[in-house]
Amino acid sequence: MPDGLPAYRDLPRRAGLPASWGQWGEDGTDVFGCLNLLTPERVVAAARLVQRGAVFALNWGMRLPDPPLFDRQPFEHEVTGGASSTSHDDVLHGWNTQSSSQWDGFRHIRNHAAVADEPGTGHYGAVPDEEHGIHHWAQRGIVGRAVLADVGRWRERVGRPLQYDRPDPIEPDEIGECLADQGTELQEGDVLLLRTGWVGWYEQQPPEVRARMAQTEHLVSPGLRSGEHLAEVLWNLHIAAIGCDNPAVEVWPPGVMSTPEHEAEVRADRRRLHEIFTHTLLLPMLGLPLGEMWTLEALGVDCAADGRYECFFTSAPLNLPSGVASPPNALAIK
Ligand code: UVW
Repeated sequence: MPDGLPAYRDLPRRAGLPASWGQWGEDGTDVFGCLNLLTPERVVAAARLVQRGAVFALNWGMRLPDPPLFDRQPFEHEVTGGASSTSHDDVLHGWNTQSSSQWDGFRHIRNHAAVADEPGTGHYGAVPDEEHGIHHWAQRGIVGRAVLADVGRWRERVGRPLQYDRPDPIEPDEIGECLADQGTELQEGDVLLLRTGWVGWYEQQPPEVRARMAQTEHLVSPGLRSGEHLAEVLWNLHIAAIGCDNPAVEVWPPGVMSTPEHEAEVRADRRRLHEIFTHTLLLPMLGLPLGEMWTLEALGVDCAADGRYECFFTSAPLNLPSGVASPPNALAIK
């Protein structure tokens, strides 16, 4: 691991954009991106954070949201064997690994400026599409210190509650304000858990509201304000990954803060998509794993009660060869 990561503005540029490709030293590799920061020393230090044995499982129910968002289809669950059979198996038909809590892996998003610059690439580190895969993360395991930034609770306390039925932007710099208010410090190599409260709100919604949200053209949600400043702020935290409880980490729709003219220009040239959709910087250029729709409700309650926002964190993604994404199968332990 190299000593000290560069600041965003000092990163080498690829296709004109700051990129952390090849930043991980001799033992590191671009299939892990920022997960390279989860060193054995950090794992040992994080394990010492376990004090009460309180365990918080961060996967939401596999059938939530119901119906799934972003035009993903619900899966069918077949239980094999009859009522009198000695054994049953599960068979999932048509299951999309991103229909509920998920890690977005490095196959999920490519950057078209990088594709144009170096044909055949576009995924993180210029690693060919099919050489990435969630199996790399599964075989490594994701373990370290996690810190909860409970932005939803903080916004409510300071009198600016998040609006869950609107594309309500959280300014990237509010992450630091929230952490300071909690008295919490992030360290290099942490997993940042960012709670908006969206999952708790969604669970209270009637079927007709859920059905409308499943139509992508009607989906709106609070989230981090999209744009290059978001990439800069998240990179400069030098975190290993971010796990959020909203649909897309970013506010949705991500282009909603642009003028219609700007959005139209960007949509006409996919090389500029990063100007409105920060996924295209965070995954392919910076190698930052993104977690979406994790349930952080119980963890948020516990952290608010004891004032400790740090925990031991483990995540064991699916060992799916060449997989694009996975449920996080994450635990936060205090
Ligand atoms: C979006 O940002 C569209 O969400 P996902 O990462 O689930 O595709």
